[in-house]
Amino acid sequence: MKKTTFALVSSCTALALSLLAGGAQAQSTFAKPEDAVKYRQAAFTLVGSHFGRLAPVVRGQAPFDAAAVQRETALLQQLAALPWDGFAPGTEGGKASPDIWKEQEKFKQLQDRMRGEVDKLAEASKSGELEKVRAAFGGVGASCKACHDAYRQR
Ligand code: ASC
Repeated sequence: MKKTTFALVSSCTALALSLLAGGAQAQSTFAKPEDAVKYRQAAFTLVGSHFGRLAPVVRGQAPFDAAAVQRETALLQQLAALPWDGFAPGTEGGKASPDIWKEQEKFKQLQDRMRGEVDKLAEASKSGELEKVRAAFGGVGASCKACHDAYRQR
């Protein structure tokens, strides 16, 4: 086989394998793209609910129960891991911008930023100091907003 033909065959094989892998992943996890949309929306609903219930506490509108906040932020760390599998290949839809599937690296960076900020919030809540929780809460909110601004369609 000539060198150029070999290179062409190799890259076609690599492409076919990666398409198969992507297809297999989407197929094994979700039967239909709409199932992935529902899954990620459900995950974000839970994230929003558990993050949102901290808002009155950091605003001083509800009492600061340090132990309760610590349990809540530990749970948020688990929840923050969930939505991303729902953005499997070929599952464009819902309010998600199609750019997500074209800018996988940037989207992943925003996921990592959010998860990192949630980790900081969980750490801060272990201090038992409302001021630290408030600052870290702001960091999480900013990370939510950064991704919504870039990738959530209205
Ligand atoms: C929330 C929530 C969001 C974020 C975002 C932060 O509580 O439901 O989507 O914070 O508003 O800017």
